[in-house]
Amino acid sequence: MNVLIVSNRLPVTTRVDAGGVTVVPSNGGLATGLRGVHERSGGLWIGWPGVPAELPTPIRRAIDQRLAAVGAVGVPLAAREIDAFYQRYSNGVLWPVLHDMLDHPAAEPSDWEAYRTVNERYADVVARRARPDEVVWIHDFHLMLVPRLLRERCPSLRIGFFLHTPFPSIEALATVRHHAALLDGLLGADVVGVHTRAYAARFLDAVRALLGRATSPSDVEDGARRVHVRACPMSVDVSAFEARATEPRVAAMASHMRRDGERLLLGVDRLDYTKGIPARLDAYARLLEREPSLRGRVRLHQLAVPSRESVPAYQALRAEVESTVARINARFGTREWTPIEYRYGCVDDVTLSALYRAADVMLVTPRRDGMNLVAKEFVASRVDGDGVLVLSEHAGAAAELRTALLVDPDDVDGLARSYSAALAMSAPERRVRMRRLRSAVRRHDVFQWAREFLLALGGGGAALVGRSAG
Ligand code: ADQ
Repeated sequence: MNVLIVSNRLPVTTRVDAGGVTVVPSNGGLATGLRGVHERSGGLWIGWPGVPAELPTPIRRAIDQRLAAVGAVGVPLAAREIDAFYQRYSNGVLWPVLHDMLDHPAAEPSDWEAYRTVNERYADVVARRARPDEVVWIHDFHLMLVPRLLRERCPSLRIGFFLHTPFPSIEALATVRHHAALLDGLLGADVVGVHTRAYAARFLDAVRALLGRATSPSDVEDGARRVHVRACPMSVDVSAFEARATEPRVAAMASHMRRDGERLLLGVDRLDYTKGIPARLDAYARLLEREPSLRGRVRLHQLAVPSRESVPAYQALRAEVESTVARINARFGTREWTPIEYRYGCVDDVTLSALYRAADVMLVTPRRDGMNLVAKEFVASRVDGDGVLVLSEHAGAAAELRTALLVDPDDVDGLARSYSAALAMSAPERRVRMRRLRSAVRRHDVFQWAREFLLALGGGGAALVGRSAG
């Protein structure tokens, strides 16, 4: 059975420069988890190629050809649509609401129009390309209207939708003027997937309260149809992280990072206001204030991946994080010791694995997070069975990773106490907790996630999703 995948971004990233057009594989959980499904099923992957449509015709043709060679189809978006649909409506309005953050900008009617128009274009492209025997798997909050729009165009198609963010409270969702259209859009799918049972319950509550639809514990009525709502926690390619963690060059790099016996706290995030970075840094300062004996003996390494750099809220966050780092380093640093090592940018896979191996304590403290794959990557990388995970109770991952040190990400005092407890934890306790974390992560890797969702959708998951952590 073919699976046609639809997402805002494609599994390859397009580059246009003086040398012509090239496509390179995209990183990240979505591309990794679905690449195998895409290759095995022989279906297409439909999404935005990542460059504006206003390019000379020969370049547009070259992009289409490169994409076709890897089984992808581009949905063209004009520069003003990228601003209105992607930057302002999806990232500016929907993203904070889905994370229960109420101080989002009000949507301009023209931005909502752009969101609808682009969702219609996706539905048109998918309707033209989908074959009757295929299942269609649509991803994430940029495309919430597509299931219904596609259902109108192809009534008998099997359609699945997976939301990678949290599902918000009714109060937060109701602040969006078009919440009813968004919910109804999702109900065009046969299966709606979310990361946790709590999000599934919230989705069903919202459908009842805001649309007045009848629901059962895992289904919604939609006319004569029933929409199945399912919790499928996404994960990472556990065996790939384990294999990389055991490479000699990773071990060598990790021991170099643990210079002079310093204890290492680590943060790895997209630079996003949902990730709780400012409070995490403040808590580190609180720790150094309370426990002067730690000064010179611990270090916080914070990696921040550039994200949505043209959105004002992200520019403000970057300034806040960088001034906080400078303030803490000026206050506690000495000529021999810098308390926070901050890096703004991406690192390669080997460096990331080495950091995960080198860390004594991994700090994953988002204010809200659909799942958080960094927490699972860290655990998958700890083939040595050591290391402590400090994890926000508001990350989807907390539902599975119960033996992490669970924290309230907004409570600076509580965070500082958890850092202290993590640093003081005995080796036997660290090992018992890590063993349980590792067995949770190994039980359910990213291939299992895809398999489960496709089985629910009737897309023959077992045959399509080849690898597993074993
Ligand atoms: P994201 O918000 O992007 O994803 P997350 O799940 O943490 O968040 O994944 C981030 C990815 O970026 C990880 O794979 C990580 O390794 C990588 N990364 C982070 N910093 C890096 C750096 N400096 N260099 C290189 N790589 C880096 C959304 C939701 C999440 C959900 C995922 C998947 O917001 O909640 O877990 O989708 O559903």
